[in-house]
Amino acid sequence: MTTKARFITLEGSEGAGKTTALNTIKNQLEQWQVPFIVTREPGGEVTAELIRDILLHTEHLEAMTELLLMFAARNEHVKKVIRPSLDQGTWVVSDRFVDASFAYQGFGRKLDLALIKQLEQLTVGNTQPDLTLWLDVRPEIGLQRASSRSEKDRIEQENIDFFQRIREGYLNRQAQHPKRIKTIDANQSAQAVQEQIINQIQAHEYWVKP
Ligand code: Z5A
Repeated sequence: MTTKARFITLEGSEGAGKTTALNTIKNQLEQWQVPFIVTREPGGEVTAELIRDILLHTEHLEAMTELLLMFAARNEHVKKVIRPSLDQGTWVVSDRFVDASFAYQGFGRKLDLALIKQLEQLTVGNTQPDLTLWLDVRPEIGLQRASSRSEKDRIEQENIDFFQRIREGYLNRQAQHPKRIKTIDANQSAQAVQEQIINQIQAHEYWVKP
């Protein structure tokens, strides 16, 4: 494999099936024999993981605090993990990235999109994903799947209107970045979702297949 290291992100709202999707991506990269790491947001780096704990388990956070903490964690993650990995030739697969801030904090919490854009420029710069797979699940299906989980974190406890807005946020991002963000119909069976993911990765125009 001689192509440069690529950055793949996975997005989707509650119960979209990102865990299974991550395994599918990992299998494909193993088959291609490319070096890669799997990481996540918020988190993916020591300090960012501490911030994740605050974000998910503090009883109440102001929406602006939530936004700033997401980007504080991302700044550590990008500068200490993502950028160095890509520079060394290691592919990066991240469970969520900056699109989640537009969807959750922008559309979900109704914070200013222009401000989020500014924070993105400050922290992410040109370390943008090459490919984003957005697992699009109808909120009622996703919430039903996720309801089987014993404990919900602070964000997961939001109502269906919030998750409808998240979906609108991702639709908006996809319309703005149609080449990068590919929609996966995640309402389907796990196997059908897996096939769509493999097809998208293999067909992706931004890299030469090994
Ligand atoms: N967040 C934010 O607000 N702003 C940001 O900038 C960032 C994040 C980066 C992170 O939580 C939270 O932070 C997240 C967004 C916010 N909050 N929410 N909601 P996380 O990382 O702990 O959790 P998550 O990202 O929401 O979800 P998850 O638990 O990792 O995965 P999932 O996609 O929701 O679901 P799953 O565990 O893969 O699957 C759920 C269940 O459905 C499971 O039992 C599966 O077996 C089943 N499943 C999966 N696919 C299928 C299909 N196709 N058919 C049937 N059943 C299925």
